[in-house]
Amino acid sequence: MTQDQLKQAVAQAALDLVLPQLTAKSIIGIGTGSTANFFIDLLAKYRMEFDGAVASSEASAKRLRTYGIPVYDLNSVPELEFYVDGADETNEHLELIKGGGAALTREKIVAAVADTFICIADESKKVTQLGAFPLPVEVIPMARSHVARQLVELGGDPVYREGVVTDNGNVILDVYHLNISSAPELENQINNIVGVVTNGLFAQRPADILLLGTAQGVQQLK
Ligand code: ABF
Repeated sequence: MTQDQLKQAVAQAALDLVLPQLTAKSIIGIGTGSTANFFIDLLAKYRMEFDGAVASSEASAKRLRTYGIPVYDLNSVPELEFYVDGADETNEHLELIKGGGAALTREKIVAAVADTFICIADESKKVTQLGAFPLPVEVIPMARSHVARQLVELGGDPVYREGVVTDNGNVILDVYHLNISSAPELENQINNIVGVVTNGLFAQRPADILLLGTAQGVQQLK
């Protein structure tokens, strides 16, 4: 199977999980990236069976709207049953690195609100220890150099993602060579650096369910 076929298979598995639990009032949290896009494309066929969505990026909001799916501001939504999104890496504890698509802050906010965070990923994303994928950190522009120096103190090699401005008007540092032996601890340490908006470790609030696409089929991990 190709990587795209694996992504499509996990998107279908997420739909199979979510669909029976939707009501006409349901609002679904939707992530960003190519795997999330497969989910949006499949979900669109059932748009009469739920109310609408909250999106973790402008790009996903646009895609949802092209299918006629209403997109709500998170502030107007009291509850989200599900958040479905991809990841750049996952370990066996369902701790994640996200943010390769620069949408990490909104992704983390939507994940924080959702009752159930379903991560959908192909098997190339599963690792023993997080960190081969450089950790994205969203930073207030004027703090870029300060934050970079602090990240070096933590043992990382930060690289400015040139030409990228997040949906929130900030910049991204991609941090290479971090030793992520305790993801929850490092997530807090980096968030405590003044000028950091969010980092791409999802460990304080990991995924609740991981649907992993493998050549042998979709595995569900909890
Ligand atoms: C988002 O999209 C991210 O947090 C992650 O960076 C990326 C995964 O992309 P893809 O599904 O295209 O591999 O979920």
